[in-house]
Amino acid sequence: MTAAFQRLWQEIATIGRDPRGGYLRYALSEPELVLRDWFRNQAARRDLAVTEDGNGNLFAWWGRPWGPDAVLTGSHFDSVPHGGGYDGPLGIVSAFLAVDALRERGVTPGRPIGIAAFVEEEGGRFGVPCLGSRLLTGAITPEKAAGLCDRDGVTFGEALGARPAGALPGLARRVSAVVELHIEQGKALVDLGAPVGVASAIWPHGRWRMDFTGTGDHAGTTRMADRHDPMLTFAHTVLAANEEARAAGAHATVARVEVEPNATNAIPSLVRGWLDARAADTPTLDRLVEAVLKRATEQAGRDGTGVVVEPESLSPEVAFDTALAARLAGILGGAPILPTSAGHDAGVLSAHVPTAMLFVRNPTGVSHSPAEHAPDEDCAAGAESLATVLEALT
Ligand code: HGY
Ligand code: MN
Ligand code: MN
Ligand code: MN
Repeated sequence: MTAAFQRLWQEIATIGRDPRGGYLRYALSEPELVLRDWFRNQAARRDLAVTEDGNGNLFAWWGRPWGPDAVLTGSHFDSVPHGGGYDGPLGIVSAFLAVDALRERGVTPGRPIGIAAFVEEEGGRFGVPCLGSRLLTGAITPEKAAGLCDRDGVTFGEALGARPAGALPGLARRVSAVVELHIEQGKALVDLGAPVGVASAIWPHGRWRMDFTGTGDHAGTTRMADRHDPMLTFAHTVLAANEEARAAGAHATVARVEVEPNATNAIPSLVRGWLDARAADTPTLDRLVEAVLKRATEQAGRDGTGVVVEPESLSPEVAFDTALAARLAGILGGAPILPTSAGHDAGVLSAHVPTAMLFVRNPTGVSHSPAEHAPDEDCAAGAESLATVLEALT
């Protein structure tokens, strides 16, 4: 399987690679469209029927599309800017390899197997993560999704070339189980000495857009005492988020900022920053965000600036089907069962269908970075494990 993995992996390794490092595979951008063609080609090579759901999600079917009782696997192609190559694509490549492995084992599944390529899982282009799986499950309306804009002002509807189709009726009848394979975004499997693990839960998390407003003015002539500088309030808020997260044993990050007018010699009139906050449970997350908002507002009072915070996307706590997780861990020879604080399409689908995730060991734990990597042998073990799980579920 290692050689088979290497062959398939090589086919996509250069698609969307960015000379400044990592991959630039925004949803429905040129590189991702090339990956989608590669997906169709892989499906054709295996006589798998390809369907699209009108939301930007792509599916390859071994057996009758959409079941009933299909088992859905796969993941996403899109990346964060300059992200690694495994987050997403590993789940799709492994699914094609798992189909090959089942055929080599002489297995004919008793249920249809679907391989999904979900659109905009990272939310890197249109701002809402898991956009494709949220549309498929009705977690976001076609109207709201269609109006989401990228940095160039292109809407999701324009990029898709149509109004999104929205929720697929009868999903729970059509799909009996979902299994998404993903590189682990952490080092738990390294510490446990296991190449593959099974997910138990996804932390609740969300994204909040914070607009800090002040008085734009000349950087050289405005006295310090006369300033109402939103960058100052923003900076305090970033530090507050870090302190509050550490105190709560949670995670908070501000990694995306837009400044107006964004000129070296002009005090900003607006600083827009996005808060990514996550915690092991919902009350802790709520308290964290509340504490950050409180400190931002207090600081704005001191700076004579304004702050408005809007939730942009919320991903509720996910507790995967424990019986299914235990069953898969057993099938995989006692694979560890572990939580994650990374969001996934499987998390969205788990609200509608019994869902599981398989994690592949990541030696450094690093993800959303060009340094993300998993050894070929572990990736091969992941694909073999996915085949075994699909065999058991179908
Ligand atoms: O941000 C996340 O948790 C995921 O990688 N989309
Ligand atoms: Mn991912
Ligand atoms: Mn990711
Ligand atoms: Mn001047």
